[in-house]
Amino acid sequence: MSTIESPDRPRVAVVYGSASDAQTMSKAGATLQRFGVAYEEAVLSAHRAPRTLADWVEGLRGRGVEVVIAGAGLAAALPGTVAALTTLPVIGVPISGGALDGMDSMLAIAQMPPGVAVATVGLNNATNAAVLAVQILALADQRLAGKLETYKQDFERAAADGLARSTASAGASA
Ligand code: C2R
Repeated sequence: MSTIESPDRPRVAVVYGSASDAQTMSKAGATLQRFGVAYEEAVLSAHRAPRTLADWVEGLRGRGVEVVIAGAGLAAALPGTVAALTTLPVIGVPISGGALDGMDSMLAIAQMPPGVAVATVGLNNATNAAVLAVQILALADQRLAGKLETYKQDFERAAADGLARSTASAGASA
């Protein structure tokens, strides 16, 4: 297991099955940082090191973690296994690659049996996993809820700016 500790008490844990997933999963960390949410990060595998994974999951609540983001490619057992071992909410990130280019991972993470829930985001979309994690935390955190409002308003503003620009350039070329 390799872990990267955040200086503050982590509210989110970001875990992925291999160091080869690190680049894709870095978008989760970048988004959590943007919201000022402390997180811990670990490379762990349900297939390759199941006992180490179980020990890590057991310690999550004690370390202050409230939401887990779990990313894996191929026959992705990791998010489902974490969900089986904890009652914390788990958000799964399917990762592309291999012979089926992520289709295997998407189905493995989304098609959980009833009673063991994993909220699955789109292929490689670690950004949305982090946004969803922040939304869960914001249910009981007004400061974060305010930051989410601003985040959404920024999209609205960018869309309006883009529309104004394209209208202006259409006017200039008419
Ligand atoms: P390597 O590059 O280490 O061979 O890993 C990883 O998430 C990675 O995308 C290839 C892929 O295997 C995935 N992996 C899993 C699990 N452990 C590793 N899906 C698991 O436990 O689910």
